[in-house]
Formats: sequence, structure tokens, C-alpha cells
Amino acid sequence: MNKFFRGLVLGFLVVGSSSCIIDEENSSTQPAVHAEWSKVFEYTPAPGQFINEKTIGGFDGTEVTLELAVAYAEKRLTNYLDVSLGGFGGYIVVGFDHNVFNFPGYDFSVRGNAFDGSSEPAVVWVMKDENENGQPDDTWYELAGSESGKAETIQNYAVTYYRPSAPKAAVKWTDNQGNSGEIGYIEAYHGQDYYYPAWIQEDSYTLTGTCLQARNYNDGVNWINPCYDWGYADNFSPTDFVAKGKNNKFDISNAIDAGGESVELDYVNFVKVQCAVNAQSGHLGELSTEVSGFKDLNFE
Ligand SMILES: [Ca+2]
Ligand SMILES: [Ca+2]
Ligand SMILES: [Ca+2]
Repeated sequence: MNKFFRGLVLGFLVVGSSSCIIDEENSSTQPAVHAEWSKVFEYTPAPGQFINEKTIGGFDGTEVTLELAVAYAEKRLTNYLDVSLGGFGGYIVVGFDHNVFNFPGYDFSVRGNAFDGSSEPAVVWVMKDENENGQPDDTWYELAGSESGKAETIQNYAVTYYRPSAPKAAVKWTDNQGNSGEIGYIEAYHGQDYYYPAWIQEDSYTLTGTCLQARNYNDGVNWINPCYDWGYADNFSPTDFVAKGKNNKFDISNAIDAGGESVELDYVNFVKVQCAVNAQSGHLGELSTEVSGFKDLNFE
């Protein structure tokens, strides 16, 4: 898109925004336009040490339905507090109150809590509201990153998590590659009874997504979770990470379809962030992406 058109579109957004204030005074129903996310549509984390956790995790024990879990996530994000996605495959879906346009360069950012040695990468997916019903019921496109296309990157990786039969126990899992393991229970740090989401009614559930090869290791003193080059959330990337605000920046032009082919999208309306590593770092527990904000960069 050329600069002139970009100016026109942004001009429209700004005018739309300011006229809204006037319209609101006149009791118009014209919606405001905000740079940041406007709604959480789904919050389905994998099991993890912060799930159902009442202190750092901020749960209060009432999150027993999908709707109440979404309300929890919205409250956390409104206050720029971390929402944990748990282990591999856990995800959150948010929407914007306007089209997030694909202009040259980066288009939107996802805020996490990465720092040097603590990257918990998530794959970011985008969706355009093609049927214009305001719901994320269209097609998800993965945003390619530095690990896309590598032999060790597994697409359609699926992990099934099993509800523990008793409190204060690890959560067992199996994957579609013939492996099994568990999300460890770490009572010393996170003593809630269950790391399995309280609002998931089924006794097991399966999460499917793109899996990156784990890079975590113990250097003899600490567990290190190294960064990946680019294209992931909650990642201390040398390319797309902005230390101030701990944001990773994303370009809609990196969208690919299920076959890995590039897809041209002029704008998107929904963003899904999904934890992309299945690994444990000893006493630190499972690698689990945190997110705390989503922003359209075209407003800056
Ligand atoms: Ca772009
Ligand atoms: Ca739709
Ligand atoms: Ca993190």
C-alpha cells in the first residue's frame, strides 16, 4: 500500500475516532477506534504453573466456565498484567475494533515478558473477518518466523493433556509423535491443587499447532531459555523485540497457509497467540508464553 493511501486510511481512522467523541456526545452509536485489542474471544491455555493460580496468576477461583475464563483474561489484559498460555499449544484469541491494515513493515505488536535468557516463544496467527460477522470463525493464517520450514519445526503438532485424578499432581500428556511426558507439579512455588484449567469440563483435551524445537538448557547454575531469531511472541529477538514495553512486532505479510505458501492479506481483525514449545526447565517449570497486550502499530 502506498504512503498516500496509508495517509488516507489513517486519516479516516483519526477522523472516525475524533468524530466519535462528538457522536458520543450526540448519543450516536458509532464505535470508537482503539489502537489496542478490544475483545478476548477465547482463552484456552495448556496446563501450567500459573493456571488457576491465585497470587501471581491472578485467578480468584471463580473461573469455571469458558466465559469466565475470557473475563479473567480481559481483566488481566486491561491492566497490562500477564496472561499465561501454559505449556505447548495454549492460546488466546483477541480481536480489534477495526481493520488492522497490512502496511509496509510491521503492523501490530504483542507484549510479553521476555528478557535475555528467558524466551518462551509463541507462534502468532492472524485472521481476517471474511464473512464480516465480527466473529473469529474464518481462516487462521500462521505468521512465518525464523524457524518456519526447518526440518525440526513440526506443523500440526498435537498434545493431549489429561486431568490429574488427584490434587497436587503433575499433568500427564501424550503427543501425536508417540511421546509422552508431564507438566511438572512444583508445590514449592505454585501450590494450587490443579494446573489443569478449572473451566475445561472434559477430562482430556488436545491442542494443535506449530512446534519449535526447544533450546532450553541448564548452564550449571540457572535454566536458560534462549531466544529465536524473529517472528515469535514472548521472545527476546534481536530483530523484532522492543525492550521498552517488551513487545515483539509482527508483519502481516509473513502470513502463510497450511501448506506453507505465502498469503496476501490486506488487513486482519483477529490475532491468536499460541505457545510453540513443549519443554520443561527444571524448577522453573514448563516453558509457557505470557502475553499482556496487543496493539495496532499503524496508530504510532
Ligand atoms: Ca506489513
Ligand atoms: Ca467472521
Ligand atoms: Ca515469558
